[in-house]
Amino acid sequence: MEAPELDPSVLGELREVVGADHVITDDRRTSYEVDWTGRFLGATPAVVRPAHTAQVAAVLDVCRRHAIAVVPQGGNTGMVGGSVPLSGELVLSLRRIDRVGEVDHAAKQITVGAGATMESLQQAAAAAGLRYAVDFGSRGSATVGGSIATNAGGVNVLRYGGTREQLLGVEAVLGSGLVVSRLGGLVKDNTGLHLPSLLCGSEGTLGVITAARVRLVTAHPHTVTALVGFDSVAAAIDAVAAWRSSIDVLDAAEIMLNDGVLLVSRAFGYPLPFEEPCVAYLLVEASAHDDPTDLLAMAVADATGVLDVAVARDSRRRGLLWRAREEHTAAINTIGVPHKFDVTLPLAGLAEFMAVVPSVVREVEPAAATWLFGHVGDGNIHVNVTGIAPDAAGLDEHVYRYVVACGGSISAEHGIGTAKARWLSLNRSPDEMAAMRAIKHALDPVGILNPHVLFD
Ligand code: FAD
Ligand code: 2HG
Ligand code: ZN
Repeated sequence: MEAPELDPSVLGELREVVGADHVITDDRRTSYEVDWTGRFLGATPAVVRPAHTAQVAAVLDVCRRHAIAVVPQGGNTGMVGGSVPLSGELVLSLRRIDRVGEVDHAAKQITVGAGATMESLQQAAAAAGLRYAVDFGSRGSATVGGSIATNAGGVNVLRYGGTREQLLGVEAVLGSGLVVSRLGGLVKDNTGLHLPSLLCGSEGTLGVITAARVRLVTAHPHTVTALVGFDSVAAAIDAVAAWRSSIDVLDAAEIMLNDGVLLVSRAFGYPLPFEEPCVAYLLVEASAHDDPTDLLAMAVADATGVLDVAVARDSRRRGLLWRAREEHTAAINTIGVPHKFDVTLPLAGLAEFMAVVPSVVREVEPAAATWLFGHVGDGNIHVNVTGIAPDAAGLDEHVYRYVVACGGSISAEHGIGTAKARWLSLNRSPDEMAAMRAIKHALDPVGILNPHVLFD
């Protein structure tokens, strides 16, 4: 795709706002034009990199006056084609707005710039003896703003909820030009509509988030991680269902299958966890004031179908166990551009879904390979399919219809982006869609912000 040209006078206006160095029109645009998976490739006339909220407002003002569509971009790790300029939009990169504030110990809160990485937020919390509850594999590149825009989930939703549950306030420039800022951190504040909640998960369609106030949680002194091998997926899911009740300090419960673990091992030289392969693996983590190892051991002893167990308490060995799970995404990318289906199912139907979905895929794409893993404690399975063309949309519809027939959601945590926009109505009623469009129109009347995201 050829990048559309911007009128030189418009480029001049943008340079006036952010400085010539921060309006990129040369080859350096390339990395902003393609998504992490390589499936979504666009082109932009310019990447604009504001340094603070007032510059964001001024850039959007230029875009509104000239009706220029904008894609806000953080770390560009999104998985649904929402962060790249697929229709020639201008890219507004938030990465320069990366200030990480002081931890407020008394309130257990922090204010962070939207462009700060998740990792820098986590490190600031850890340095203060606290913890930011949201965590996921792309922490080194994904930004706080992007995580709020997508209401990112990750591995600790089971215990602490997703991004929305951590959010006390945001600062944002709405598509209309209004600047809303609520960073005071009041935990109780019933003064009308809660704009942070509305912006969270709006995927850059309503406003550009420039800062956020988030809650931090206790960093417990004891963390134990266990990899448990099972003889069937059903046994693993039964165990998770039991452990959700019996282990009240359970942070994470992730599922992997043997083919995925083998793929990670082959791709990155990762040693296989057990001498004998298992059908399914649960990676579970618990943290508490008192060492939860015995609690976890009792829970594992009570489970059926357990073939093998590895336990780690020091951070290096825990990290090794996590590697098998976190490297799934990168390992899959080594064998081709995947189609990703990030879905949630009711826990009761999860085992059957995991057994049946590969054949549902093969009905449309007989030669495709299906990879299953994810945040099983939340009913969230990542279905990745390789061996098909990036633009083969027939499979997507087929899988989503099956998910909805099983009572599930077509997006658990990655959002809708452009990839799923045409199927949003499978999960949302016409009245809900109309309400969402009305909100979009009210907050972004010219429709400059991510016009092809969420709404088809
Ligand atoms: P981007 O990809 O840049 O943007 C994502 C969306 O948000 C786009 O629609 C964009 O327009 C919008 N946006 C970005 N910044 C702003 C802003 N400041 N204001 C308004 N809109 C904005 N996601 C999970 O939920 N859980 C996981 O476990 C998880 N694991 C991952 C592991 C890997 C290896 C990778 C590559 C991705 C993973 N993701 C996961 C997906 C992704 O990292 C998250 O969605 C993340 O929150 C995106 O952040 P980002 O800064 O990269 O956003
Ligand atoms: C994860 O949980 C991410 O690892 C990415 O959400 C999922 O690659 C995927 O499909
Ligand atoms: Zn995930």
